[in-house]
Amino acid sequence: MKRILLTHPIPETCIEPYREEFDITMPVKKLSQEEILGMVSDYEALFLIGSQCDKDILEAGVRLKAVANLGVGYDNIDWEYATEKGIAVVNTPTQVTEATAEHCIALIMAVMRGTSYYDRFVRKGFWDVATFTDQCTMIAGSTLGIVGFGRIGRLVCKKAQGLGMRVIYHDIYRMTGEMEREYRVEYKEMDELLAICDCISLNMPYTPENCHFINRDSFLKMKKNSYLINCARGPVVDEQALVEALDSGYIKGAGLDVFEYEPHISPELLMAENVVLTPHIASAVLTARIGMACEALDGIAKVLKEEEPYNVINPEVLTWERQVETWKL
Ligand code: 8YV
Repeated sequence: MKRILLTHPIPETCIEPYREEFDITMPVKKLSQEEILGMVSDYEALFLIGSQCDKDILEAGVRLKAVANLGVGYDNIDWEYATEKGIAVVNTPTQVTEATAEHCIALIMAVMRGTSYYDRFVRKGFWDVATFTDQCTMIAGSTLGIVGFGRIGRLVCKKAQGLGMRVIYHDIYRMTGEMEREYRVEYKEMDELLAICDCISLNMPYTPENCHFINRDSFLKMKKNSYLINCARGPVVDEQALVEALDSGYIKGAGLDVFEYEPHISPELLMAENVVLTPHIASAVLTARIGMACEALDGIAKVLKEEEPYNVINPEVLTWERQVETWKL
């Protein structure tokens, strides 16, 4: 029987359908990186749940055929080395979308409408607010710029339009005119997007090329009093430059689910009134997490059975006759 190693417990209901076919090891608590390294040689598949998979683990995993990640982003995996070694890398592209897009909207609303700010205000015993204060910004009628127009970005777009926002987007791939009309969005080059948006939502994957994609220069180009939302990956933003932009009052606020050196967060952000912070939980809704676990396990099972899952990011390693499951995408 082929063996699958999980690096963290998941609900038994997700594993149950695979128990007859595979020998699954689920720890009672999250495995350390050293524990994974010590165990991986016995397994055909490794399911990472909040863990990393570097070269050492891929070297030690002499039987590995698949590495799966609980998440759409797979920057925690040395996927290039996995590809070199013929190991399939599987992710959860469909099941994170709704929860993550919803959290982007939650952060937009919380930061633009002062939800967290006023929550702290009330808890401190305050009540009276100046009748004419510009603490909050009206969401309806404002312009949202979405950077990265994949599944999550597109869903943020629809939800934001429902709130009355005008949406523009930037991506390394421009959509067809037909798609742009369908989504009622305009494509803008990055400089223009920075200059005209009241709020910018980052929804692109992390790659070495977009490290510090938003930097000091970007903040200078941003509209004064605008907001930045990051539910993508911390290093996409130069956190020190963000701190300075917030501190100087250059931008009005930020909603952040991810941080450059998470779990470490710049102390200035912890102290700032105009930021809303969450601990990388955009997809942390139980139904979404269960869906993600099932999506990852389904991908692993298919690779181990020599089928092609739709959620393999390096299909070139699959040596058997490929039958692409594109219908799910
Ligand atoms: C995390 C995510 O993977 O989907 C992603 O890329 O960032 C998240 O869903 C999740 O927190 C599990 O570690």
